[in-house]
Amino acid sequence: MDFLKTLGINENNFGAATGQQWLTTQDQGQFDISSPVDGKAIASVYQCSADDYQEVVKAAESAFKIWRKVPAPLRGEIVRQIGNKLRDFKQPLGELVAYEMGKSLQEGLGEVQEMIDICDFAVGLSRQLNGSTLHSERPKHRMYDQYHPLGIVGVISAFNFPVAVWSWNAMIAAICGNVTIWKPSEKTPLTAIACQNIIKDVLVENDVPEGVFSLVIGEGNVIGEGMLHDKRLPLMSVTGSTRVGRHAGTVVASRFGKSILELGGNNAIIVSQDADLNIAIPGIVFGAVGTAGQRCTTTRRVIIHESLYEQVKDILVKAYQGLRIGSPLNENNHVGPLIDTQAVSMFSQAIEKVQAEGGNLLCGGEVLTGPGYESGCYVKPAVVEAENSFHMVQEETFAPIVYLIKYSGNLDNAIAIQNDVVQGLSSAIFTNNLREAENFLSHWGSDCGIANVNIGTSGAEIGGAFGGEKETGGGRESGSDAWKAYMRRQTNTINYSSELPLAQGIKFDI
Ligand code: UN1
Repeated sequence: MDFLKTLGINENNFGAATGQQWLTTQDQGQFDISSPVDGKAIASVYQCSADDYQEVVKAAESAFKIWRKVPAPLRGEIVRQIGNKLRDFKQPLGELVAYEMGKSLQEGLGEVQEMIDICDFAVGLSRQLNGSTLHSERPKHRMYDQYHPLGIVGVISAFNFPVAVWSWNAMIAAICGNVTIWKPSEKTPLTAIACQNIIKDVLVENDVPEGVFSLVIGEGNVIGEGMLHDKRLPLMSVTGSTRVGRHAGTVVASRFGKSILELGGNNAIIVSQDADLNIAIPGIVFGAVGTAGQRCTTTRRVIIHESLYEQVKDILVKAYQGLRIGSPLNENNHVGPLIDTQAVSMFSQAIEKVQAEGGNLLCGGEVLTGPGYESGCYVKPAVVEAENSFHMVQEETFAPIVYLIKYSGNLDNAIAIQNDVVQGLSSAIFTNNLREAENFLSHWGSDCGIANVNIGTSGAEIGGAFGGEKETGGGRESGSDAWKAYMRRQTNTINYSSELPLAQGIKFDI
């Protein structure tokens, strides 16, 4: 486990930092973190206390006053250096992500690559925080809008992308002139501590004030809840289940804070009669079993045209039978463990429930035991024939269960099924038919934030805005103009005449 040492992870670690400084409270109890890979203890983390949290917010408030005055391209320079540090530590951080969270090493490295990519993106963006210049209705007046930083951005992230989601938020927030306080999932705090250690040298070498990048590790219903209610945090970016997000969104809105919500998905792939199965099948299998079905973008439903249904079903079942399940650190394996045994029981229960509703389990569904599976977190990904209206199909179960649904007639029927869920994150169609592809992407097509053609539902690039509609929460992170959500917009009108004409032609002579 050389990567632990390289990343500065000790047996006992502190749970709050303002940058390079760790706060050393030890009286709030510890999280003991064990790996879903082998069930072995990795390390412990002291929880952040209420006093620590106050100290972190204070540091963040003072840091903001300095950081907002640093020119955006110079803020970008700090982010560029952070990106380079992540390049240096890509291997060990990817290994820790894989070991603490349980995703495959390839995906762990891929997650760190997303962090590097967002740093590069943010560096470029630091020279492009542009508003528009507008024509005024009044003579010798100029009107424009500009974007100002907001202040402290609270980031609450989930276990499944334990580090990338922080970077999407923190790096964009940073070049926008904000400071961040990050509360990672209690299930994956070590990767967060590693990130803090990785960026430390950059902060020291550049005299970045304490409080620009802070970390608080504690229970969601204590520290997380406190952040949601805290008026000093004008923006909260929350990734998690729809249940968590509904609460978070309501609390933050009630104090007129802004939020970016990245919540559950119920992502579908449509396989039309014109699909190229050579790419559709791997797209479905990777989308459904990659990260053991624990991505927000995981393929949960496959909506297949009746003319191909039996064929697709047979090929999929065969492909599933060939899946190698085991340690994600072994590159030969396709599927690693679920995050913990609680997730395993949710998986088993979901399969039981969907069968009770009439679902037909075609393969998988077992919990694996024996050598290599000691953690109790390994399951066989399941394929189930189901109806879209089933209660379990309507819900997001964060595990590798894929539902096969048949459609007949034209694409409108498939799109209607695809949209007939409360979530709206990612969607895809496999077709070689231009008309079908364009209809799927049109405003009467997919109602999701992400809609792909001949690509699966997961694995979005950071250059696009990431997020979804309906109960997925409506937030957008990462690329395109998602940065605007991290800033406040100001409209400015300047009069360079010697008159004072009023807008709308109003006369007011005194
Ligand atoms: C998530 O599951 O929370 O599109 C994020 C993807 C990844 C990000 C997933 N780039 O699958």
